[in-house]
Amino acid sequence: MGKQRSRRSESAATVPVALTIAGSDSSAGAGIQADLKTFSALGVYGFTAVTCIVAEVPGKVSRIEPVTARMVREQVEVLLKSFQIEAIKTGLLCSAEIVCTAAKAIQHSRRTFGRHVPLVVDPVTIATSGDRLLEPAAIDAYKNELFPLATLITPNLDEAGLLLRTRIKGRQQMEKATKALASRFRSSILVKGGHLPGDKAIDLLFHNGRLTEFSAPFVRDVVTHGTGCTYSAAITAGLACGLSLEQAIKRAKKFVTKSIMRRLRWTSKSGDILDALRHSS
Ligand code: PXL
Repeated sequence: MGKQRSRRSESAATVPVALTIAGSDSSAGAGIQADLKTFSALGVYGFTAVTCIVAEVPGKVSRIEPVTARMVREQVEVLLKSFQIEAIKTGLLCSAEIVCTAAKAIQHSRRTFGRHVPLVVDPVTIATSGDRLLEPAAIDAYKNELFPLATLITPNLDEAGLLLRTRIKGRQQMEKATKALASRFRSSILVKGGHLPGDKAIDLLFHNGRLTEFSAPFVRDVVTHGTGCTYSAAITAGLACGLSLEQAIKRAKKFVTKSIMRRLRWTSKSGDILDALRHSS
């Protein structure tokens, strides 16, 4: 018994803890599942607050059901009350009510515990398949309630365009949009330019008055699903480990690119290709 106890305590370890507030993806490529795999691969223990359940396979969202706002609040509050959480990310929040609830719970914890835990907001609106994931009324809730609490906001080109009510086509417009979002929402902004033409996936960060480019080879012929979730989760993991924002993004970009390059592939029963990022080594 004594031996067993000492063996147990020898193997106990402490790692940083991060929280993701996001939706569940049944195909496990995006959402909470992608976040947990990413946290785990990067040496961070992940907690979850589930906001909605999405029945889907890559390429087709079949049904979305939100969890009650009360339940979202309870998940976030019990975790923030009990553990020292080093970083938080939000993914798919589904409705305006859930956006407001997540914002209130984070703000309440910051006030109560006097700690400014970094917050990465991935403003997920549309799936790679083109399916709408967020109710349109939630955009204003993001702008008014959640963005003011964010350390970093990570829109892709479509989401950045939606927030600015414009279309972003080239590199120059992307640069302008990144700066405009940073000034409008008083937060650091990372615009992900993966959908721009070219052989590089370029992202632009506006942080502390400076524009920084992050670039990686664009990996072709992959049916990507969950890259945005993986990227923002990897940034969150970096912040939880104490990296600076630039260091966290640099490492996260490498992690996503590697996960895409090493993808897994199946053929569906109807003959479609199903790709999944490989987060683990
Ligand atoms: O990739 C966006 C996304 C985020 N979160 C959940 C999703 C998806 C895409 O399908 O299902 C839960």
